[in-house]
Amino acid sequence: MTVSLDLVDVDSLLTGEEVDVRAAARRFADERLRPALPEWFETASIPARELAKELGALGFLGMHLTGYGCAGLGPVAYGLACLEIEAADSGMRSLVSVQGSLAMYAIWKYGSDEQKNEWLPRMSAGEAIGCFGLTEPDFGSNPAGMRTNARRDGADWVLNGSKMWITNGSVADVAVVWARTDDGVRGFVVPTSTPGFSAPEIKQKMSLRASVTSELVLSDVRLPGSALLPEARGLSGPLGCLNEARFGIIFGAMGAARDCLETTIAYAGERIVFDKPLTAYQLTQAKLADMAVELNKGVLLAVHLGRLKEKGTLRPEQVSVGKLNNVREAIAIARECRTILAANGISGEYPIMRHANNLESVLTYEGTSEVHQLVIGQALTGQSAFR
Ligand code: TGC
Ligand code: FAD
Repeated sequence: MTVSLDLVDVDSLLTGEEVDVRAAARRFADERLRPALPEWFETASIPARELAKELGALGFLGMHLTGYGCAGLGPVAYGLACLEIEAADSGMRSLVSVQGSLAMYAIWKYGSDEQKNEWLPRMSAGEAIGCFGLTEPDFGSNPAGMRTNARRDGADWVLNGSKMWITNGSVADVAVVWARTDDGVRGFVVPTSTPGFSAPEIKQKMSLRASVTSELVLSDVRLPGSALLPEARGLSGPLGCLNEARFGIIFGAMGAARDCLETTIAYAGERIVFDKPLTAYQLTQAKLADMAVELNKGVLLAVHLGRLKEKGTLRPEQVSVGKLNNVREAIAIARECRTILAANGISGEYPIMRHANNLESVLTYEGTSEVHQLVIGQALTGQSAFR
């Protein structure tokens, strides 16, 4: 029996185009990603270049941007693609969202014509990979404290500092790097072949293993004046990009949760305990029902926020509501599913522990749960409790 987890008919809220994009993403996830993921996760290595080209060919890189070879699709279509890709693995969705929503978006939104023409067509095709360097070893939640700096030397800029936990860093052709200048925080487009730039990969991750995560080291990196992103001034530049990537995660996290729940319902139907399938016990059904309710609420919230984004009215604190709720619920679902699979739940033969481990990163990156609680708290009270 195939079970539909769409209990409230979310599908009726989608356009034909959105359903088609979702189907294409699901096909790619099922045929290309899902079979390979256990090994990629175990060995902590992915064919990032091949994947980028395949994702580019399907139009999934920068798919919500217009021009420069980008697909120009709406936010809900983009979100549904993130959902299907994250149903395979959060690391795969990270590849897509860092490329499209962080690195490409920064150049698309704040870049010069020259920067856009140089990078965006290759990035949308997956021929060039981008990364986004905001976090530093001592400044994650509080990027305002960043120490990486850029100083003028004649017509050039010279960058020094380091960034930490940067997705795609070691495989990137171009890094969007945020640095302190005499004029506040500014963004720079840094070809990774520039002398003084290096990106050692971070090893021994227990989460998001099917994703490249790196340190960026900038040691007297000399760039021409044209490397500055002209339209981004202050922290609102990088934070504007984060809204985009956080939006994709609101959908994506529900993909990981759905995959856990689908796996669990199938498993519980087959697993006999005390002479009956697990699904025949009220305790199991209560768990499944509660998880399905949260999954449906999360997807509804994601689609609703997508419609606000379509209208251009989506506010940052609304993005925080979605990111906080959906990642928190997704990790709760993954952990509850693990209890139903019991010992098999910890095995790499099933995707559940992999999703649960990945979601620990998703809970932290793009603003921790606490940061999003404080954003919502500020919207509710008018008081900032960050400092
Ligand atoms: P604050 O003083 O409130 O604001 C500074 C300026 O920024 C503006 N602003 C925003 N603009 C656009 N979107 C937002 N969401 C914005 N939030 C604030 C604000 O209006 C102001 O503009 P202006 O023109 O007046 O200067 O800033 P704050 O220093 O108090 O910080 C606020 C806080 C804590 C919410 C912010 O720093 C924050 O979000 N921290 C979390 C950092 C974070 O999420 N880092 C993520 C790094 S990238 C990543 O994790 C990629 S993971 C890989 C993947 O996505 O798959
Ligand atoms: P900290 O800021 O040190 O926070 C520690 C704890 O303190 C957290 O629980 C936090 O919620 C809490 N806290 C912080 N401030 C407050 C406060 N005011 N009040 C109460 N509690 C508070 N960054 C990038 O720039 N680009 C990337 O591509 C990228 N990719 C990543 C990939 C992975 C796999 C991971 C794990 C991280 C990635 N990051 C990336 C970094 C990520 O954005 C940061 O880890 C995140 O912003 C949190 O920063 P931190 O780890 O330094 O935690």
